[in-house]
Amino acid sequence: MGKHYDSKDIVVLEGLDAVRMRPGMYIGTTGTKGLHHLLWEIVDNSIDEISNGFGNNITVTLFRDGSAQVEDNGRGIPVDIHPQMKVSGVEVVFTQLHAGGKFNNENYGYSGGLHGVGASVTNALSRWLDVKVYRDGKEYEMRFESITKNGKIRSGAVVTPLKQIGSTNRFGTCVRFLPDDRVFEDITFSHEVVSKRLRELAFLNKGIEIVLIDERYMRGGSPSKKVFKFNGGLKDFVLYLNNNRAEHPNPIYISGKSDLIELECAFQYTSSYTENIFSYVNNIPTSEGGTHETGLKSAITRAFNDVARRLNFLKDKEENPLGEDYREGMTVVLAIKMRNVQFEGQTKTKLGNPEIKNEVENIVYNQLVTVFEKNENKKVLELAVKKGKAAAKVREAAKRAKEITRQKNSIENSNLIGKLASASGKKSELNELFIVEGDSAGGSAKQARDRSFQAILPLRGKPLNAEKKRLAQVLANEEIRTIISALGTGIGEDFDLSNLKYHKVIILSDADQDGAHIRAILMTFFFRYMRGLVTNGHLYIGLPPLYKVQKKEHEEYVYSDQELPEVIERVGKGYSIQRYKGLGEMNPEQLWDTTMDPQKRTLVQVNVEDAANAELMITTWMGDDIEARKSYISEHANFNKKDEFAEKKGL
Ligand code: TSJ
Repeated sequence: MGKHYDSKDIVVLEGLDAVRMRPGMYIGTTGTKGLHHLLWEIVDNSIDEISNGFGNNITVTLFRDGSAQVEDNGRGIPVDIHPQMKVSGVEVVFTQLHAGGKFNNENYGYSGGLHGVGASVTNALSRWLDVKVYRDGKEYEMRFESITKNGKIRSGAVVTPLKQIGSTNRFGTCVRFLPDDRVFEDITFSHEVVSKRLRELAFLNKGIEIVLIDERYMRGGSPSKKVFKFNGGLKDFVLYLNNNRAEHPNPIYISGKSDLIELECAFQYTSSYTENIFSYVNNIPTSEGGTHETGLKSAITRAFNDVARRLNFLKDKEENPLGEDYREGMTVVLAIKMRNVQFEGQTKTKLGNPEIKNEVENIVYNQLVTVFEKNENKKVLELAVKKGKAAAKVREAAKRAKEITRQKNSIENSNLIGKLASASGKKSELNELFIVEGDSAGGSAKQARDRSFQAILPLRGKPLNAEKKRLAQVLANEEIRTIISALGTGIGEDFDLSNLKYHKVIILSDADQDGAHIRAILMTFFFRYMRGLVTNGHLYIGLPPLYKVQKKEHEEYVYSDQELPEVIERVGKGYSIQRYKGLGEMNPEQLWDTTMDPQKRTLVQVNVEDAANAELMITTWMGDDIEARKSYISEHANFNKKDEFAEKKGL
């Protein structure tokens, strides 16, 4: 086999080297998102194996040396020689681009349409990767490394060929790898990111036990361990999202399949007025929606109206509520599985396949009609109709109110704009609007700014929580209306990006809980009502310093708790520290130097995902359940903003 193997091997290595040359083509970025992608490529393989009925456990371990490990109790990657490739199945998986764990599509129902670049990409972008396979009484091992030869890096080269190293009676696969720090800006896996995604996967794949062990954190003498296992699947997911704010105890759950898709859906009403639809295709979140969501929405509207008429929840002379009316306060999770997925949209998170709309609509309609004819579910439909009717009324009233505001627009708006210190320059591409927490910080910012392109809008107190209130009430809020008038784009359906007067909209809030809250509220508002502003990258968060370390003339600003000891050491004996509790404690010059000067400041661009997360944060924060709120805050609220954001900057 010798010679043949060698030549083939070189071709293979060239493939992996191409990945290293252009990582972005395969994993999007070399920031934190790309780093985590390495892990998801591996995890996806285990999920596939288990969803096809082989095994029930996946254990992910994050080690102190920076490596990550994924272990499952499936059948174990085949070790026999692959008929076309002439090398072991294991070697194919880690050296062939696009091979993944998926040898052909008969093996796995819906594979291949997943993230899809395969485990070889993880190998190509790792320092080393070690795989163990447990199969048919034997334990096998194989090892890859990115080795330097004549000054060039060869990615993912075989350093230990596949060999049997012992006997075992178990089955499964275990892969451990160390991301290459020559590729990634930072190779630290985020506990939050990993934990959140594994929890999500456990919801989406009911009954699978997914364990996260994080050896970097100790809890009571042993490494932190989380076990995610949800026998209720999407039902449990909806309960989790609604976090005790549900209006009826049991989410409605439906499932079905056609030639093209398999579908599951669960929904439940909450006491809030927002619609929250979370959709997935082959376990991948589709945050921009798409044809499956369109089909779902039509089905809900039609089924609700049809059954409501039949049960006389809607009287003969009453009009049908609209879809948006029914969806107010509804949390929905839709998950479908299909082949040949086409993703579209700004972030490639929108399902484009046109044939899927009807497919989803038919299944959901039929299942909903069946579900609502059952006695135990009639109450939920009755509630839906009651809410739908109320929402329709408010919608009509808001429409009238809006028409009135439009008429007397100019006078009133000029009043509101009073608080805004606008920029003198007229080039909107260069102009920046700072939304600043508090009047005193607002005052400093007004003095500090470069008025030729920077505008300041001080916010007094907390602006209204956009999540909780209806559109009409949001619009009535003075601060929000000032923002809307200042930006010039209009909102909701009227939103028109081409009228945007400030191409950077920068939120400046304090580094404390209230500040985080204000930031989340504003992000939620923009996410809900001016999403185009977020998706086109116009929304930013400014980072004020947490400390000033000073010794005589020398002064240094510190933006995170982590940095503080380093700076202190560098400055040496005789220093003093000032802690900034709020923006208001800085004088105009300091505020300019640290936070506003385009040459020195750090801005974090907000993406749609951040904004959607802010919303979830608020849902939890503002809920009525005080215990849940407390535990959420202690678990998630990282007020050390530099860390949290520096991570995002890598995106
Ligand atoms: F691909 C990978 F290396 F990233 C990876 C694959 C990583 C991990 C942690 C697990 C797996 C994996 C692959 N788990 N289970 C499998 N299963 C197969 O590859 C497999 C096993 C048996 C058969 C068969 O036909 O007998 C077919 C396949 C595809």
